[in-house]
Amino acid sequence: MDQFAHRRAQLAETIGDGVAIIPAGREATRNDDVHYEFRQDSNFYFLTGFTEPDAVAVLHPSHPTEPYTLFVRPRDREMEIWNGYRAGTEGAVTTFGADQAYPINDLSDKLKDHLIGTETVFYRIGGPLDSTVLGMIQGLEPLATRYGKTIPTRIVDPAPALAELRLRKSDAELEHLRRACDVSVLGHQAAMRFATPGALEYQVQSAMESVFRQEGSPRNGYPSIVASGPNATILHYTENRRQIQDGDLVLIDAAAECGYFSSDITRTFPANGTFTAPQRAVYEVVLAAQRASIARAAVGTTHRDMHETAKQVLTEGLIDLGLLPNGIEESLSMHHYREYFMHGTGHWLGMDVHDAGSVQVGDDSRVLEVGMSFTVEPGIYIDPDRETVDFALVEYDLDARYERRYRMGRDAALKLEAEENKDARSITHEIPAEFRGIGIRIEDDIAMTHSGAVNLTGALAVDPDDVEALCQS
Ligand SMILES: [Mn+2]
Repeated sequence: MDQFAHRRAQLAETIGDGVAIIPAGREATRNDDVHYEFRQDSNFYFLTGFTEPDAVAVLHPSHPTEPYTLFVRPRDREMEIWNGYRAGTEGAVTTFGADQAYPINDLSDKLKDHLIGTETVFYRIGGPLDSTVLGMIQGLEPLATRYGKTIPTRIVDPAPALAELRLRKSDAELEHLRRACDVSVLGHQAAMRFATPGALEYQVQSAMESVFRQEGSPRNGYPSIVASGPNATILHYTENRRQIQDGDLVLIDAAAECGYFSSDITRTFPANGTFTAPQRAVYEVVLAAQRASIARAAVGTTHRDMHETAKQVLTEGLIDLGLLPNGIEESLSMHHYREYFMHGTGHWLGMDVHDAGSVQVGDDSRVLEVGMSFTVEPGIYIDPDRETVDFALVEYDLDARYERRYRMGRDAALKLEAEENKDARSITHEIPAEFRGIGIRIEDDIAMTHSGAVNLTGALAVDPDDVEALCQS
């Protein structure tokens, strides 16, 4: 059984006697008949290994002859001359292991046969097939009301079950991830050697990505962030058009994808090869937080533990640097550190850079298990333009605030937060000028293996002396 068949068999336990309808990704038009680069939807690829758009997988484990059906674009000589090879219905069966395959245009007719007699349909609402699937179920109603047949009465989102499967990587899957990490490390090393004052950010990007490609990665795991100077304080900066100046730090958050698994690495380094004293001071704080958090990674540790550790060490460092007005307890309970560290410490990593899987299970933070892989990426971002910051002296529960944002909508929740802070005292704190505009993030990829937590990107220089040596080489 190949890995895709194995995954379908795993999902079949959830599907039971129901039917799962899993659509492929769709091409997005850039203009006229030109599309953006297509990359298959991860859930679809996870179950099928099929990389073409305009396809649907129907999983019906209890069906006697068609437990696995693929609907695909049919072979078409003219279309293939213009746009490339298609596996067609023949390939769907012989190469991709479908029990039956039909042209995608037959979906409406053939899917009906699977739905009649089925109570539960696993389908993610909000996908491209909403009107097809929901319309079809509606159209079947007379079969139930007049003829007493069973038709679907329940639609269940298959994504949470798929996420649980994707969260725990097999050895083979971790091997893909490991390769993506190795290739990404080589690309970052090339970028650190190449970058120099005067270069444009996208030229550094090109030096890095050409190594990704040469080392066997067909595409990036996500758009590369090459952020110099104050751009490093923008978390998801992807313009990459600035000319790097002498004295700048360069923050690169970029990684290769191999075998449909993505790495995710961030390094921050001095463009001219030498950290200034303030840059190094901030860097040491981020690095200490990252190392402390990574040291906690073990089976049984929770996702929250990882963040709490990074947060604690980072906040102590911010206080030592004179960036916060209070001591450790107030800085944490009033979340003042969030002026500089406003994101989480990490996320799951796998087929998608922000991979499937919840970080919370009921009321508890997710406990790390063998097979899980994730990033550890604390950062400090100091606004280039703010000379002073008003820190509100209000203790609050950050999780509760964020939950409220999702419940109420962001605008209404922000209004309420402002209302709650209205009467609070605040401290105006001056930000030392030498720190303004410094943005530093350090990110590595950790895999939980049978022999413990492994840093898959640990080969890339991270100690400030090693970073300088690499930049100067
Ligand atoms: Mn990341």
